[in-house]
Amino acid sequence: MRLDCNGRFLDLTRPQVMGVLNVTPDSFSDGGDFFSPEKALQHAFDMEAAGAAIIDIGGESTRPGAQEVSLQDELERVIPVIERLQPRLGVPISIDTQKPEVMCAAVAAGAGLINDVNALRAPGAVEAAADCDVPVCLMHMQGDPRTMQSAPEYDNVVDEVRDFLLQRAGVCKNVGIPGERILLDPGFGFGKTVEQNLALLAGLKELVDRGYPVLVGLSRKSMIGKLLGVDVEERLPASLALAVLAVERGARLVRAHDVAETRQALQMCIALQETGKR
Ligand code: 7PJ
Repeated sequence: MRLDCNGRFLDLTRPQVMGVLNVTPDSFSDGGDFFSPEKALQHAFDMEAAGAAIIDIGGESTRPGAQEVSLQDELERVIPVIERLQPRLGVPISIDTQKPEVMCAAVAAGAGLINDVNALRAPGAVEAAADCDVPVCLMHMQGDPRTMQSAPEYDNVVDEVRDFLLQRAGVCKNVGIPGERILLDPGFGFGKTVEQNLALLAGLKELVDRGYPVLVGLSRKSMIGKLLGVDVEERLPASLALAVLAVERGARLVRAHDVAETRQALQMCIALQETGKR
């Protein structure tokens, strides 16, 4: 459970926090806050100091309705940040992208994990990821960000998400990505209703039991707003509850905006889990 991420290590023996660094002008929860490279760098260092085990950098917003970003724009947003961050950061960097060209350029600049909300389905993406020789996170999404929340439909959301992810893991293994370097993510909010998200969380063990480390992204997501009627800047308590509920069900990596708070919540899960083991 110790992943080699381009020379830096991500130890998932215990649950860890992935800190979110959006270098986009339009992300839903912190849109534009870290768009300037200086602010982005400082925020990454702050998240490392707060206990993030990995920093996830994304230059393309995937919030519902978001427009696609050109290859050139995405490269210009993320590569300078990775180049400047890499030598000064102790933890690995993850690149949140769907584009094979961005994967390769990011790993060449020092990124150590590929986080693809599209599960490497873009043409050339699996092959690019295999060439990059770093771990990959495969996420489930129904539809695409522009349309995915219009009317998501499943017969059985837990089974369909699990089967899709296992099928994508199989494709990865066929091109030479070792199973030990694959993480799976059910993709909360990506083409799912509130009820479907809750069913996925309730049934998370179904995915965890497949043996791949499971990543979850629940931080500030709209399911909280829809259930509780709270704006995005008021969703921290519910985000922490969801993080704890996911880790209780076996999640190993929690993608979060509020790193110090999430780390503190997870440390209580860890303390309790380790007491149980004694
Ligand atoms: C996720 C992600 C997620 C993974 C985003 C947001 C929307 N990557 N990228 N899982 N969400 N692996 O930050 O809420 O849930 S972008």
